[in-house]
Amino acid sequence: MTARFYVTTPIYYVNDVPHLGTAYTTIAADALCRAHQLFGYETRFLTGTDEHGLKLATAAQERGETPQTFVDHMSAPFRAAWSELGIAHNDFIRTTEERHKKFVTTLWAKVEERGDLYEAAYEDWYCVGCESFKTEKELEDGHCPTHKKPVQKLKETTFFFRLAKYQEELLALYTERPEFIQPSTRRNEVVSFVSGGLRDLSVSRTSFSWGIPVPGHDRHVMYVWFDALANYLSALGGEDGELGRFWAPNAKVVHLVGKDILRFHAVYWPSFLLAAGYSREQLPTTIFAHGFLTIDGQKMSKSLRNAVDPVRLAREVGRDALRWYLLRSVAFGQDGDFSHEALLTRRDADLGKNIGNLLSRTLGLCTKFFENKTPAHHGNTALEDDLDVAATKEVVAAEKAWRELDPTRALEATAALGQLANQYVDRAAPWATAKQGDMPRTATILATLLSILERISVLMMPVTPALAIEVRAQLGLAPLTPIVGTNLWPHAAPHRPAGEALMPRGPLVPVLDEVARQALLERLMPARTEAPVTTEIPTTEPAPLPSDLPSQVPSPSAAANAKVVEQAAAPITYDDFAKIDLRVGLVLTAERVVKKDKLLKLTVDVGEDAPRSIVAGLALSFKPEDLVNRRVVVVANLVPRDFGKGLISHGMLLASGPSDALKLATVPSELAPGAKLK
Ligand code: ME8
Repeated sequence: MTARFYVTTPIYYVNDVPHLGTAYTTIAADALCRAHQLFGYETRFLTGTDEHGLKLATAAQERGETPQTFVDHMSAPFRAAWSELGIAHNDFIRTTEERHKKFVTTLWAKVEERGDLYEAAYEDWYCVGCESFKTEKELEDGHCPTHKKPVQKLKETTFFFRLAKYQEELLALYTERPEFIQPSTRRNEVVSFVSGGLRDLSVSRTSFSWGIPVPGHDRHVMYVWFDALANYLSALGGEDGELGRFWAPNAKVVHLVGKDILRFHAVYWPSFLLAAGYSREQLPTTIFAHGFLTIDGQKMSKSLRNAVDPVRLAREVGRDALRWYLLRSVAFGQDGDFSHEALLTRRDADLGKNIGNLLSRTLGLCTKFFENKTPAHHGNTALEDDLDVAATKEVVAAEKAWRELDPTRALEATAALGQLANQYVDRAAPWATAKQGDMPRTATILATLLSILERISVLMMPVTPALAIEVRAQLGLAPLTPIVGTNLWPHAAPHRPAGEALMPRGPLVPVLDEVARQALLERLMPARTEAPVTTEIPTTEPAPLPSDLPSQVPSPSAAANAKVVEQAAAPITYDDFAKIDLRVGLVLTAERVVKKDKLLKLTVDVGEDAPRSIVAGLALSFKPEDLVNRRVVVVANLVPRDFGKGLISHGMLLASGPSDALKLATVPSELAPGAKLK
């Protein structure tokens, strides 16, 4: 039987614009879906917008629009944002669509027919922000604890759903199927809530009309959560459509939600389904509640949320980099903090340096020694045997993590694979074997690295699909297309035949130097602190093209523009200048020098057969890892300088500034190591 995977996000309220929180859930669902595709699952991914209820009716009224015009206007930016963030959903449902209304009406009728709805007078507190009733106990000074706004007293005759009746069955479900609510800490919260007793739930309203009419009782509209939760089924096309194939038990059904709405999904939703006649096996497989993001340590207030626009961020720092950071840096299931600095640091460390450098180093050496073609593998040594074992462990760990809905762990394993390969290059030292003339050994090392990079390209696919394609393109490989029924996860690492073309074309993710990084942060940060509380409604007009946005090239800051007056040196002739051999260098490794606080020992590729060892007084300004893969300007014909204890420097780097804040002279990445500066 074909394994099927159906993943959903919450359908988002359209009184807000897409923000980092909703982007986070949607990106995670997208990644889970893509991973399951690689494992051979037939997948379906649903997202959409929640468009009924008092909250939206009020928002529309405030804008002087009809509710329908308002929600039409407000739903569109969600589709646009998800497309910018690389979200590949199969369906986008809106609760105002006919297909949805039709399904919910049938669902209601089923529940009513089975006797779980009754009419009764009702009086209780209601928070419009939550679209939920509150008990006296839950209130803080008459205010909703979540929205900090006063609650309203609602007094109506409404339909009630017999929720209390399902208490025992729900508890049995949680015990019998521990995977139903994840992570387990959240499960315990729900168990204790349900164990405390359930009250029947008011599920219709007569005080406003913006909702799906209760069949046979047109004065009532359905409670927005009864309406909204049903989207997961209505989008499958009702009983005649995908319902059978993509619903439990024929599919692994995962509802991904934030912890704020777990109770609705883990208590109300299964109860509604059971009441409508679905069996326990026909309940979703898992409700996974992830944690909440803060921004720079602050709660995501509306102004902050709007300030950190995920679409703008994706354009500025790269869509895949944003996706990678969100899933790698915030332990999935726990609360976490978003920070611009951490985003750039993570991007540079994992994608720029770890994986990106591995790719450019490997391809650079293949270009240099094997005419840009895949070299032949001549057999493993113990180094390769060890690497294979360790690498396979990470590949297996990543698959297990994806299957267990843990993207953070999966990305940890993906990054670990890169680190293993980087350590291997340093140990195997292909530049040294080449210098010794041992080309078969050099070929084996590079072939091994190419096979690890191919594995990495597959592991990257769920979260960084565009970068994965780019890695593969540079390796001379076509994009990998998932095949239903076939697990394409790279458990084995076969070596490619020798002589296949490689296509290096520059850094995977350029690592920013300090000036560019600060300039980018300055561009991103003002919005963080001075965000206006926007009351503007986003339009459905096309988003500005990247060329309309500030360019990626940092504008020189005021400090950088200020002139520094230094004593001019005595004039020299052109011939004097021509004696200086200035070359582009690529820093391959950097390390501290024991007992020399100011010095770093670098190996720098200056286009010769072997990299040079250069000792530089940069340790007060740079961490060694910040220098790796940087292009620098090297004075290549200085007489070697002896620092003692065998430490000899074969060149000098050009830099400027005080010794604890030096800035390196840099050159564009298109210039190859060894290129002369004149
Ligand atoms: O609740 N951190 O819609 P909603 C992480 N329409 N995720 C966050 C977040 C944050 N700070 N803020 C929001 C609704 N989210 C209902 C859902 S489903 C049948 C109906 C994400 O627009 C998270 O997924 O208020 C949260 O559960 C969801 O947005 C709430 O979206």
